[in-house]
This record gives sequence, C-alpha cells and structure tokens, in this order.
Amino acid sequence: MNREARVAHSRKSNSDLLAHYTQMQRVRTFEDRVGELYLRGGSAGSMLHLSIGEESAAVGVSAAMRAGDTFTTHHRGHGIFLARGADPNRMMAEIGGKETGYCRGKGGSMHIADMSLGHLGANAIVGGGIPAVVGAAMVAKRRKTGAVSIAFFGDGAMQQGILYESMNMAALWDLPAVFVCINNQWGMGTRIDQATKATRLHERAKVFGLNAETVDGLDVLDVAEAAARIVDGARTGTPGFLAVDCYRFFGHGRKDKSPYRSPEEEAEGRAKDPVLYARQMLRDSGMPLTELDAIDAEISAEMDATIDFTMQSAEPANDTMFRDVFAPDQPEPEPVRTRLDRVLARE
Ligand SMILES: Cc1ncc(C[n+]2csc(CCOP(=O)(O)OP(=O)(O)O)c2C)c(N)n1
Repeated sequence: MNREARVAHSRKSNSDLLAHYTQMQRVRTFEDRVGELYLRGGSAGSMLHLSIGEESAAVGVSAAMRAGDTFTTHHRGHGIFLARGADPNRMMAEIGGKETGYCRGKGGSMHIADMSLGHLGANAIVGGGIPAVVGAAMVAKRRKTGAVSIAFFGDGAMQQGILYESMNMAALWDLPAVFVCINNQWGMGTRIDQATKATRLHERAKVFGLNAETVDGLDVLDVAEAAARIVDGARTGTPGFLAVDCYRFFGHGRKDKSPYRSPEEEAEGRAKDPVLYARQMLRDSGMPLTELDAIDAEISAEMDATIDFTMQSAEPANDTMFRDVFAPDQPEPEPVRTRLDRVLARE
C-alpha cells in the first residue's frame, strides 16, 4: 500500500489502530521492564527472550482471537500472553520467580501457562508447543465449542519435524488449528537462509492443505487482516498457517549482544518498527501528539508498577517446591529433603 492509501486505511480503522498501538506499546514497555528486572538481579534464571520488534505478530493475531480460544507459545512469548489479556503484575512476578506469579514462580519466563486465559503453556523446546494445539483443536471440534487453537513459534521451528506431523493431522481432520510462525530472521546465531533453502515458509503449509499466507509485520493492521482471514478459516474448518515477517531487535537472550550481525543489518532491521509505524499512522490521521504521549505515560506507570510488585512479592516457600508441578489429582510428592533423610537413614 502507498502512503496515501495507508493514511486513508488507518483513518478508516483508526479505533482499531489505536487499540493495537496501545497493546503493542504495552508489550514493548513490559519487555523493557523485564530487562530492567534482570539488571536489578530480580529475574529468576538468566534466560530472558524479549519480543521487541515482534509486537505486531502478538497483537495482530490476538485481535483475530476470541475468548475461549487456546494457544501455546515458544520461549519468546511474553508479548503474546499480554496481548491475550495477561495481568502484567502476575507475569512479571512469574519471571521473577515469585509466589504471586501465574505459576507461583515455578514456571518462569519460558513456562508460563494459565488455562483461564487459554494459555496452554509456553515451551522452551523449539517446536515443543506445536502439537498441543492439534489436541486442543480436536477437543474443540468434538465438543463443538467454536474455539480455535493457535501455536505461536519462531522460524527455528520450521525445521522441526513435529510441525509437519501437526499440520498434516490438522489438515487431515479439518481441525480449527492455526500455526503462526514469527519469522524474526534469526534462530540464535543462525540466519533463516543459513537454516533452509525453502525460505517461502507458507508454501510448505499449503502443501499440506492449509490456508497459508505470509504478511509483513511492519503494519499491524495488515497483520490483523491476514490473521482474521486465517483464524476465521480455521474456525470454519480449514486449518491455517501465517508467517509474520519481522526482525529481532536485540540478542537472542538478554545477555546476547549478537556479534554475528552487522551494525548495518541491525539498523535496517530496527527501522522496521511496528510500534513507531503505528504511532506515525495515528499522527498522520490527525491524532495529537499529546494524546499519544499521555497513553505512553499511562503505560509506563502501569509497567513500572510491575517491578515494584515483583520486588515486594515473596518467593515460594521451600516446602511448596513440588506443589503445582504435577497434575492436580496426583498426590504431592514428599519434599526432597524428607526422602533424602530416609535414604541416608537406611545406609
Ligand atoms: C529442540 C531444541 N533445539 C535447540 C534448542 C536451543 N534453542 C533455543 S532457542 C533456539 C532458537 C530458536 O529460534 P526461533 O525458533 O527462530 O525463535 P526465536 O528465538 O528467533 O524467537 C534454539 C536453537 C531448543 N531449545 N530446543
């Protein structure tokens, strides 16, 4: 779309754009504060994967989802969960390993889950969260709930066999499942074209019989439109695949300074900023700067509070170590100390 058409477009869908902008800015600011928590020594574990640069994928796809839809994410899933309505305080506390977190501090950044919001779990294994949505979609179909289940993953998972087993079953059984590849161009230090010859990712899904598209993640409205086509298609029986092209602005994890990328490449990648792009569209369509600044300030205060909430929250007590980590009907195992004492007593 040319610039004039984009402005007209954004005017038409101005309220959507404002809502998307607000959500994307919340995601970005939250991720920024996650970095701050890490610097303060408040994060549990050292691996924090920030989704800065990928906000339009989380927000655009989420806009096509409904309450009752389920999803899984990869290790870079903070933004997706926030876009699905997560409480940022409980998320930050989880990242900080605190009792007040979504999983009482036992999941951490890479294993957050919350059934009430349809989050079937983040997963640190590349591709690990994908097959669960096939099961969830099968349940939705059999129970006729009308829900769709969506797997979010990175381009690294495009080389994992489980994706192809999952897409095949979803297509074969006409399941309401969607596979969303957030293609940020890099899998740790490996660029997508160093990992595969077949870089037109959606073509692979088409072969299995899925509705499949690639969308540029720069304009969140484009992502939302493409996602609506794909998700609506899944809801009516044809599973889908959507690749969202974007750029991972920073290193793989919080500590990675990405020495494998040139400064020129990073500058070019970061210029494709979906948050700034949406902000500019809003400005072009007449929204005063003061209004946008007021939204940003409110978000900033909301996300600042997550750090205080986390720092002030208690850590889970040691004797709850095994609680909440097994299925609800499983008896809680004895704490490891008791077991160890018994073993030692036998010797
Ligand atoms: C099966 C498996 N292999 C390797 C790893 C190590 N690993 C963690 S993240 C990652 C890169 C993932 O890249 P991508 O899927 O593109 O997601 P991104 O980090 O770019 O969001 C790798 C190789 C892993 N966690 N699981």
